[in-house]
Parts: sequence; C-alpha cells; structure tokens
Amino acid sequence: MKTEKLKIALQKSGRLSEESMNLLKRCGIRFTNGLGKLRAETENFPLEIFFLRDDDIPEYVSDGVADIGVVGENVLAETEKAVRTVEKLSFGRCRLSLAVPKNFDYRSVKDFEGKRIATSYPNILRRFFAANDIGVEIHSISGSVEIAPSIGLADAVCDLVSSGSTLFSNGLREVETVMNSEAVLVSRPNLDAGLQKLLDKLLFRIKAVKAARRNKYILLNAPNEKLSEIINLIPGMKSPTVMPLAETGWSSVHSVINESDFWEIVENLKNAGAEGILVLSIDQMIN
Ligand code: PRT
Ligand code: ZN
Repeated sequence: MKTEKLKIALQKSGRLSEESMNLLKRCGIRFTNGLGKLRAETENFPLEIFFLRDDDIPEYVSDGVADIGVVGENVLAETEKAVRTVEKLSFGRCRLSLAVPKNFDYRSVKDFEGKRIATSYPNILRRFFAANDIGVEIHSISGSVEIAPSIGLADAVCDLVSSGSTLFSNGLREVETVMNSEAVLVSRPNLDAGLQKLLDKLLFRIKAVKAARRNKYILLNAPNEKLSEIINLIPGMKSPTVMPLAETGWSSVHSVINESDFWEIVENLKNAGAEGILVLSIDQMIN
C-alpha cells in the first residue's frame, strides 16, 4: 500500500522561503531543495514539498492541490480563500500600513476621504475603509507601491512595512496600521483522518521548535551561601537543577530562562555572585 503523504506549499523564493525551510529542518525533516526545483520529497517524514509564489499558496491549499502551506497573514486576508490557520509561526513579521507624503497634513483617518491610494492589497484596504465609512479611490498596483505618490499616481500608499526604511527613503510617513502580519501554517478545511494525524505530528514538532526559540538554557556555578538568592533570580520552567561541584562550597545550577529577558537575568545573577555563566540555545523543547 502506498503511504499517504502530507503535501505542503512553501514560498519558492522570497522573504519566507529560508525560514520556512529552516523550520522543517528543525523539525528533523530532511530534504534536498535544489535551486529552481518546484517539488521536493522528504526522506524521513511522509511529506511532499511544493515551492510556489506566495500569492498562489492560499488557492493551492483551498483547492486541495496542497494540504497545508506557509504564508503571510497579509496574503491570506487579501486572497480570502477557504483555509484554516493552524499555527502562527513567529517569523515574517510586518504590518500593512497607510503612509502619506511628508508634506501631507495628516490628523486622522478621515483625511483619506476622496484620496487616491496605491496598494497591492485592494481587498484588505476596501474592507478597512468600508469599516471606517470613508470613500477612497483604490489604485491596485503589483509592485513598487512606494513610488506612486512621487510620480503623481496616488496621494497615499498602503504597503507592507518592517523597518520603515523604504517609506522613509521615499519621503513617506506611516500614519495608520491596517493589519499586523506574520507567517502562519494553514491547512485546507477537511483533511481526512490519516492526513490530520500527520499534520498533528508535524505541529507537535513545530511547537517544540517555537518553544525552544523563546527559551535559553542557562548553567552557572554558585557559592553555596548565595545559592538560595541566586535560585530566586531564575524564573525556570519548574525549579532549577542544583548539583554539587567537585570543589566544596560550590554548586552548579541549570535552568531554562526566557529569551526576551535573559540579559537582565544574567546581569543580576553575576551581581549576586554567580560564576562561569553559560547560556545555550535550545534546539527543541517539549512541554
Ligand atoms: O515571488 P513571490 O510572489 O513569492 O514573493 P513576493 O515578492 O510577493 O513576496 P516577498 O518575498 O517580498 O514577501 C513575502 C512575505 O513576507 C509577505 O507576504 C509578508 O508576509 C512578509 N514580509 C515581511 C514582507 C516584509 N516583511 C517586507 N518588508 N514582505 C514585503 N516587505 C517589503 C515591503 O513590500 C516593502 O517594499 O519590504 C519593503 C519594506 O521593508 P522596510 O524594512 O523598508 O520597511
Ligand atoms: Zn507575492
């Protein structure tokens, strides 16, 4: 009997490609992704990978050509296809924002009334202005949206922003966030039981990779008389592991700490008398 495979659609080449492939690799899935290839088979997980343009991924997934896919929430919201968001992936973060030329005297969203706005996201933008009860003229263009005001095509733009430098270097000022976005794992609505089981297995691994990215493993040596003070500084998963060192009067402390505040914790630990502090990345973390 032929074993069932889960078909996943990833962006072929673009901002989500590398992180999408890294995620699968971190999940222990091996595959070769030769340049220009449209399809890849994996060696040790029943998965088949399709490399596509990001804009086409929601449609391929909703049509069942692929079972699951990785795509930005912005593309999902724009294409309005019938797919289910399974998991946020914590990469590809950006926002879809409205921006105006620097000399535009902007006070509120009402200032867009009657204005021409260039965007590659006409559907999202139409919904946004309808919800705000504002009438605008939307100019749908597929690329280089940021130059539209300077060539006289539009009064404002609505585009994706991450650092803001593209807007800045085109003399534009971000004034409203229409939506925040990150990459998500999507699935078609009705997977059969076998495929759903494979998706659950993949999802279990993805969650472990995500948790690992949020945390660091910390090891340090502490003089025994400072041990309780030092342990109190570590907000670990449960309680830290404490082991005696060969040198009397000293212990080794191991724990897991949150990536976002580890610098502060490390500083406090050092001030409290900890020595030989090591902070390590975690590959997978299973809760
Ligand atoms: O060829 P294909 O159609 O697959 O790719 P694409 O060119 O349409 O998409 P790509 O690779 O540019 O982006 C894929 C996805 O990455 C987007 O759909 C978003 O979900 C996400 N993403 C995250 C971004 C950005 N950040 C981003 N900054 N997509 C685009 N940008 C662009 C933006 O359009 C603008 O031109 O980067 C510029 C702004 O960047 P800053 O840093 O100057 O603000
Ligand atoms: Zn695209």
